[in-house]
Amino acid sequence: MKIIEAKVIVTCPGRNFVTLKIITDQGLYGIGDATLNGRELSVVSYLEDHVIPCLIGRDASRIEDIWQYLYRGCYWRRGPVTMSAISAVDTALWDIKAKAANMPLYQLLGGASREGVMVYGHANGNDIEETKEEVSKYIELGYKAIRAQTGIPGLPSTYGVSKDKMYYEPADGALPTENVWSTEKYLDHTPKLFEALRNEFGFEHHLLHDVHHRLTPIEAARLGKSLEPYRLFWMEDCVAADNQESLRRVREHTVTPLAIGEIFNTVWDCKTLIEQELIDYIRTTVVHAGGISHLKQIAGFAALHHVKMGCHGATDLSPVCMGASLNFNLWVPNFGVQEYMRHTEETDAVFPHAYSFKDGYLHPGDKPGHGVEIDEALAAKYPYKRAFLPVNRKEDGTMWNW
Ligand code: KDG
Ligand code: MG
Repeated sequence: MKIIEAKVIVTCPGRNFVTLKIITDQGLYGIGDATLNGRELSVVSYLEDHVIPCLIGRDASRIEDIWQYLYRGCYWRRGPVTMSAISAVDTALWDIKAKAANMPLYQLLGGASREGVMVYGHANGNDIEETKEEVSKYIELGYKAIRAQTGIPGLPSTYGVSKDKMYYEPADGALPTENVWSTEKYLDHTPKLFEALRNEFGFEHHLLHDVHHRLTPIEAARLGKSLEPYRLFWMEDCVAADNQESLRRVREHTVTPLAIGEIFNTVWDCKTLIEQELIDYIRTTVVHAGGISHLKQIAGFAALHHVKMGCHGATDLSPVCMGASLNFNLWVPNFGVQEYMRHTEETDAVFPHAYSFKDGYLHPGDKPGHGVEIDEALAAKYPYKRAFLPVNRKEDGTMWNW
């Protein structure tokens, strides 16, 4: 089965998405997500100029060989742009293989290990009262796991707090908007949120929280300790993990479970974290960490060290990524949870999909492949719009992690 054509589709139904479509001489095609929020066109160019010419004429069934060809063969291996492009090719090829086998992808991977994929939604509010109301809405919808974020008194805006509640878009400016950050204010306020949530709702639901890379190890250790009474499912991205060793200091001081990895691209970005059991959940995803093929490798390695999968699933990961991820997560033995920030109606219309939500779980559906399509005519009606993620400064103007 030869690849005869591959094309990149860029669309902006409210936000930008990059999708790769690979077409074979047998009429079968597959699609893969290649969206890299705020840097979309770099992946488009990488695919169009440097990957697609090398794909034409190759055997679409040789997924592993093509993965190795693109990874080892480019010499400049790793990095988010390269790996998003490789992920898109890999996802599209698994889609084709599952369609050729006339099976949903999870069957090809080894079959379902569970009845559904537990997901967490995003509850957020400008203050603790508003976040409480949002949490209660998620509980009513049947969610078993809920991420909670709240505005910090004295800060004009806070990561994870938005006006749209079921979905939100952090890439909000044609140039990066500037946010203001105070570690002191954040550390004082955040435990109060979880105290209020546990007082109101008890301990029946899983609660999660995203620090979004903003603390130093000793500050993160303090936060983890102060959250222990509220028994979080996880504390996410508590420090930037450019240095994987940083998590050791946090780990030494707290039993709050740690999750990290949404910006990691290969197993090498989390090797120490996993091998030395410094984390509990690894958040690498299909779209940014090498597709299904490489995620299998990360998950297998993580399983040896009691680390579970907790895949990233924000709105900037397209429904194509979500469909592939759900097939993966229905199968993967060491599953933890899947993030699920819903897409807008416009996005869902561009990407018709087989997955569905019920009682806190998503199921990928039973269509052959990963179960997600792209309506190209509709996609063409939404041209690319430049959008950046914000940047962050401390109150004295010092640049900090967003
Ligand atoms: O593009 C950046 C977002 O994907 C990220 O800010 C979302 O941290 C995030 C999360 O946990 O969903
Ligand atoms: Mg995050």
